[in-house]
Amino acid sequence: MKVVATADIHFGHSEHLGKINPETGLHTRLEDFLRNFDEIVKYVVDPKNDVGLFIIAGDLYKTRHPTNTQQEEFAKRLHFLQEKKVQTLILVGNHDIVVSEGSSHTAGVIGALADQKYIKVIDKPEVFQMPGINVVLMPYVYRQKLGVKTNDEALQYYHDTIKDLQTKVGVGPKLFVGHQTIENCHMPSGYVDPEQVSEIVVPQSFLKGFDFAIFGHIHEHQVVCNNPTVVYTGALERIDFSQSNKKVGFVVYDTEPNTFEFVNLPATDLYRIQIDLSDGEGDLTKRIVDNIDQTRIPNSIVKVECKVRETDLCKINKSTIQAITGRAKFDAGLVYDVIRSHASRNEEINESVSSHEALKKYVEGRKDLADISEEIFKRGLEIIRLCDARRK
Ligand SMILES: [Mn+2]
Repeated sequence: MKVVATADIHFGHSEHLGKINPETGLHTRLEDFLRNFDEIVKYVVDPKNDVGLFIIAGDLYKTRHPTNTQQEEFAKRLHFLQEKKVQTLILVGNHDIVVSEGSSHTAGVIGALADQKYIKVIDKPEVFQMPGINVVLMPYVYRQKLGVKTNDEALQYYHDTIKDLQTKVGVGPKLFVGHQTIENCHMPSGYVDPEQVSEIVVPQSFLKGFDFAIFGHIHEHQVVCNNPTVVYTGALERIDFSQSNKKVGFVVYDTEPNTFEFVNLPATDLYRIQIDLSDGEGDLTKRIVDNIDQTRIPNSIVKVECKVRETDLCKINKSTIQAITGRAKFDAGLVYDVIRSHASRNEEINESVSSHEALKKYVEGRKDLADISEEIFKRGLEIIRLCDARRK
């Protein structure tokens, strides 16, 4: 049996990198995410792919209070899956839970309206069984929800719950689905140490006895370990510039012969140009322009970042750059990392030295004026003489 899995679909994410499309009324970033979701749906309903089960392993929206538009677009697609009689499981992730609202979550409305025969929202640990597969599902678990004092106690609960559910599993392939940080997974840059946010970290050993495990939560697709194979599906779309080179896609797990395939999705080109202009040499505007691959512009979300001296800022012709980046799907701007020059004081020039000595040290210190140092010294002496004459 083939199982298609995605996670971290996060409708509404990274809206600062787009705008409302006047033709559709939808935000361009929501359109990017929906385009990828539609690709998965297309794959799932295609009879030649022979998919028996579709799983969304948590984190449906960017926020816990999704907009009507985001909910409506998602609901339309779920309705289509239901009409096509696709067995679908939606697991509740951390971004779906509103801690202050008890047991409610962003998938609640879907769960209440959908035909349970086809679309099931999983907000409690449970076993799902259908011919050809057993699935143990664990929604996002956190200490506060369980009302326990330490993460160790929460982990004990996680462990005991899995063990208990495993006893209820029948014969046939055993799949685990969760939404959590797993021990020794790769944390992409920008992730906070789970200890700092007091998150539980699931030991790999908890997953012994399963044939395969699929997780949501970490946005980068990866195989965390083998025996059993544990994978993160990764997010539905690229979310920020740090993911510029990362592939996005979905997982197709085949129970027979217990292998998986990662199917790529058409990720948006998040194109960041970074240039160091701190040497101040040459035509700075031209150097920026030469660094832009203009063939990538029309289909990308673009951002130009330059490191530049404060005194060189006026040499960059912004409108020339913006005429190019303005042709992108979205122009995320020209950003400067400004190097401010500090007139560093010569420590040897102080009240204890004579004006004559101070001038000498100053001229010696100005390496940039070495070719006219004698002339400066001569004229400086004249000024000092004039001042001395006045004082007398
Ligand atoms: Mn997420």
